This record gives sequence, structure tokens and C-alpha cells, in this order.
Amino acid sequence: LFSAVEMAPRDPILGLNEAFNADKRPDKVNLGVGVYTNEEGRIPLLRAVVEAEAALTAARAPRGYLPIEGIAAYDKAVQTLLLGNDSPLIQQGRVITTQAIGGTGALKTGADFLKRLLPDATVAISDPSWENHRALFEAAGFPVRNYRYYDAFSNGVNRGGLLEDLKNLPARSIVVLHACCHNPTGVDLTPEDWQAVLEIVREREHVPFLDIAYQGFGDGIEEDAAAVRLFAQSGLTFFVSSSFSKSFSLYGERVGALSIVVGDQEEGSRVLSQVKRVIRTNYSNPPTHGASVVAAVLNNPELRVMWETELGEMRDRIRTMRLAMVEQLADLNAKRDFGFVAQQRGMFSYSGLTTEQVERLRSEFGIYAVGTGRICVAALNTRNLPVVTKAIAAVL
Ligand code: PLP
Ligand code: TYF
Repeated sequence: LFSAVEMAPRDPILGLNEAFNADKRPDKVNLGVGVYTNEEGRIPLLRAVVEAEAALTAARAPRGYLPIEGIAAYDKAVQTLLLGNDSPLIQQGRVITTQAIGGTGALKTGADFLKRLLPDATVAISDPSWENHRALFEAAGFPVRNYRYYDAFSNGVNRGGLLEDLKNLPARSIVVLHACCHNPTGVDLTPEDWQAVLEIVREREHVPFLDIAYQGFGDGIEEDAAAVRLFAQSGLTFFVSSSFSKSFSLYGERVGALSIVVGDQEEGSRVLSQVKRVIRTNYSNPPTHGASVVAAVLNNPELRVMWETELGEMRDRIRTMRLAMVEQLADLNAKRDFGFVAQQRGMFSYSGLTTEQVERLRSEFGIYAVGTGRICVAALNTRNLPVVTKAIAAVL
């Protein structure tokens, strides 16, 4: 049965973790996977999470099956986080939300539902994008194309290429957009870019699928939701996948959500029934713990403030590391100007390092980055930064 099974290629990012863990060098640094670590180099356990978990443990709640769509208070809180407290869409019942197994699970549930709805559609993702976007939509049966996005020359957005490619997609294509803190480049669209994208999406009747995995890591919770809110105000229907892996530092709990903005409440109940069918045939119903914690934090005013403060601390620390990296590289007279790193948003920087330079960082210095030159700036701290900047200056 298995004699002809071929070895599948490793995930280029998660595969790096295995190599990193096997590395015996004491001063090795992992800038590969997108995980936030604090000044001590550890994945933080947020105080708001600890408090919510203590209350949940004390309550000794039974662990029955959740509804297929998950915890109602969680789904509601996700909608408010995305669309704001006074969203008319929420009031009109025009948003349906289902709890998901991380942001990945939200994308997969949305993809499977879309395959039933638009079996012949094309999916378009940014060039470059999170590695899993292509694999996931291809696994759901769609052909996946790239639209131009990153301009290596300016370290910015290829605006002309982006808009032209979105125009030239077949009408009613599914367009996956990073709502904020683009992975892997750290380069986001401006409000004007978003407006232009929206107009083309409307004209071509594309289906926008906004992926938001870093809300709060860019400029703030509200600020980072601007693209979602722009689409919300447009009257269009669209999909949103949320992930709380990073913003709650709950990577292993797999907490995410799929939200769909529909035309009206009645349409919503039909759409929800179909999404529930996708969930039922995949994993029946979602797990309890992570979403209970997130719901408890988001729905309790004190814990909510505590979480926003901690999220702000993570955001500020990343920014400090970006600035320090730029400064140290300049002080080392590095053969390139890294000023653009300070402009990028979120956990990542497309550093411009070549595959060969990344390989030298690993073999000579024990510094792990993605082969594309993506580094996770959220894994830098005051101890490892000098090691990293010296190594970068050396391989340039
Ligand atoms: N979407 C993007 C853009 C990501 O970077 C990630 C990262 O993990 C995800 C989705 C998946 O999130 P999760 O880990 O919650 O599945
Ligand atoms: O891009 C990253 O590093 C994170 C984590 O298949 C990740 O989003 C990477 C690869 C993958 C799943 C998650």
C-alpha cells in the first residue's frame, strides 16, 4: 500500500524549526518561524490569559460539545474586534462568524465553502505570500495565481502591478488579501491603495478574502482593522479569517474564526447553515479551551484593558528592535541601507538577504532565517540583536 508513497517536501518555515532545535550552538538564534518572543527570548504567557484561565479553572465548567459554530460569546467578540463596537453590519445581522482551528482552520473552512459556491473560480494571492495560502487553496481544489505585490527595488508595494493584476483576473476570482502586517514582507497597503483595490474588486465582482493574523501588531487594534472596516462600509460581501495565535500568544491552542459579511440576515442563516456543514464534515465542532480564554478576556472590561496593554507592549518592543537593528547595521557600516526595516509593520521583515547570505547566516553563525530573506524581527532582543547585526554585516 505505501511502497509508492513519496516523501512530501518539508514546510519551508516549520522545517527550519527542526533544524534549529537540532543545532547544538549555544548562541543560535531562530528568526525563521513567525513567533513573538520577549526580551528573555521566551514566548510570553500573557497576564490576561493567566487570569482568564484561573477563573475558568475555578469555575470547573463541564466540557460538553460546543455548538458547531463555536462559543457564541466568542463569535460575537470576534465580530466587534473586526468591525468595531457600533458596526451597523453587526446590528443588521449581516455578519456570521464561526470559531475555527486557528487562522489556518478559518481559511480552510472558508476555502471549502467557497469551492461549493464557486467551483470554477481562480484564487489569487500576493507575490509573495504566507507559504500556506497557496497550498491550502490548492488543496481545496482551486487553481492559485499570484498578483504582483512586493517591489524589491523600493522595498514597497508594486502598486501598478498589483492593480493591473487584480483587473486582469477572471471576473469573480477569490482574492486573498493580508489585512495588516503582511507576511512575509512587512509591507502594507496605504489607505489609498486599499481604496483602489476595493474599486477593482467591486468592478470585477471578485470575492475578497481578508486574512488578519496580526491585528494589534501594526499600529493598534482599531488601526489594524482599517482595511476590514473599509470593506465593511463598501456594501460588498466578503470573507475574513482571524487568528489569535499571535495577539494572545496562544499559538498551540489554535484559536481563530471565520467571518462572512452577507447581504442580509436571511442570507446569513442560509450561508451559516452551509459553513456549519463544512465544519461538521471536517471536525464536527471546535475545541473549548482557547476560545473560552479569548472570549473571557475580550468580554471582561478589566481583562480587556490588560490584554490591550500587553499587546501594546509587544508591538512597541518589536518597533524598538526594528529601530535598533537599523541603527546597529548603520554603525557597523553595513554595505546596505536598512532604513526600510523601520517602516515595515508586524513581525516580519523582508530583509533583502539572498538565499546564499541566509545560508551563510545559518552555517557560520547559527542564525536561522527563511531562505527568501524573511526574518522574524519579533524574535530579536537586546541580547541577540548585536549577534544578528554583526553576522548580517559580515555576510553582506
Ligand atoms: N495567515 C497568515 C497571514 C499567517 O501569517 C498565519 C500564521 O500563522 C496564519 C494565517 C495562520 O494562523 P494560525 O497559526 O492561527 O493558524
Ligand atoms: O509564517 C509564519 O512563520 C507563521 C507560522 O505552515 C507558520 O505564520 C508558518 C508555516 C506554517 C504554519 C504556521
